[in-house]
Amino acid sequence: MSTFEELIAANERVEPRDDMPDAYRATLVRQIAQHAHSEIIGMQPEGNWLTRAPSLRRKAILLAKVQDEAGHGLYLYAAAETLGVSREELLDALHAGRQKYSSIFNYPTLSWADIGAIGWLVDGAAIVNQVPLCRCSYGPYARAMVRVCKEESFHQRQGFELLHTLSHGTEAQHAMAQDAVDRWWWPSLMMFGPPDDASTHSAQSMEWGIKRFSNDTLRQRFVDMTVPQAEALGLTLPDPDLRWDEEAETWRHGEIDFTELFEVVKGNGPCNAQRLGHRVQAHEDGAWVREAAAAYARKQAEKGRAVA
Ligand code: BYC
Repeated sequence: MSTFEELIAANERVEPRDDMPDAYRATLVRQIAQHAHSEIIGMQPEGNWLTRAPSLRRKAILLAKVQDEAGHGLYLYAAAETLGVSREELLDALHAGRQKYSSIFNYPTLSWADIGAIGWLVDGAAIVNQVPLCRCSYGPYARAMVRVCKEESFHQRQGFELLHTLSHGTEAQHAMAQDAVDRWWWPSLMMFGPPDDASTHSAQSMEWGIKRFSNDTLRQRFVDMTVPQAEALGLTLPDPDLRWDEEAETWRHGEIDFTELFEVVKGNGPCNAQRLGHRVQAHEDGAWVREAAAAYARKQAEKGRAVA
């Protein structure tokens, strides 16, 4: 059997049964847990509009998207469990503020157009970040990403289509779409994490084949992909310094205010307290479901033993 170093050097997958350094395991638990928490907390901003979707068709689409996010979360908790932690421990760490979730979900959804902006920009950024994770060195995380990315591509398109409809609707609808893009653009760029020179984990994670590209590289890829899409939507991105660099064949964006990212990550974003409070409350309210499921599992096990 190959050693961990041999697997990484050969660009092969590390599987749960393989020996791995404690720090590799800890980094994966940190990142996968943070990712799972993001999916679960990420249901809240969109869930806020389920009862107010403007048509039955839009409501059904949004309901399916939010349910997909729950599925992604559970899938990722299961991937983390292969590293020897339980879902319960991870949720406890989230609820106690010991583990993070993505900064982006601490912003409010003020209008229906925000649902389009989340699909187009937030899912769009998530896909750019996650497609390389399909080649992550840890097998269960990489396989989870393949499925998650497929579904998120669909989510991204529905966001684009929603915004396209609004942008080509009445003047008020166009203004609502533009306002949503104005508010979500910069936070979407911050999703990729701090700039490379302030990223604590990138170098080691890239050496281990967990991350394949740096935060800035992926952020730039997202900008290059999104600028032409904004044009197709008939909407503008709120960056007066955005310009095409002919020589480098890339879009140069204005300066990102990373102090905002650090403040949101520290807990000082517009909705941090609300999001975490809501999550803890939902967990407490669901205690009876967990108890009932455990009682049912115990009964089934007893029945199984009696038959044997
Ligand atoms: N927000 O060394 P760095 C979705 C933290 S959900 C908060 O660069 P790393 C969706 C970072 O954790 C998909 N914290 O870190 C759901 C670290 O702190 P710790 C979400 C952030 O891990 C519903 C410190 O800053 N996607 O698609 O190498 C509706 C230094 O950073 C953030 C994922 O989770 C942030 N934005 O790289 C719609 C992708 N950025 O842990 C859509 C998986 C950084 O040392 N995660 N921090 O205390 C990753 O790819 C990486 O973890 C990151 C950060 C690129 C985010």
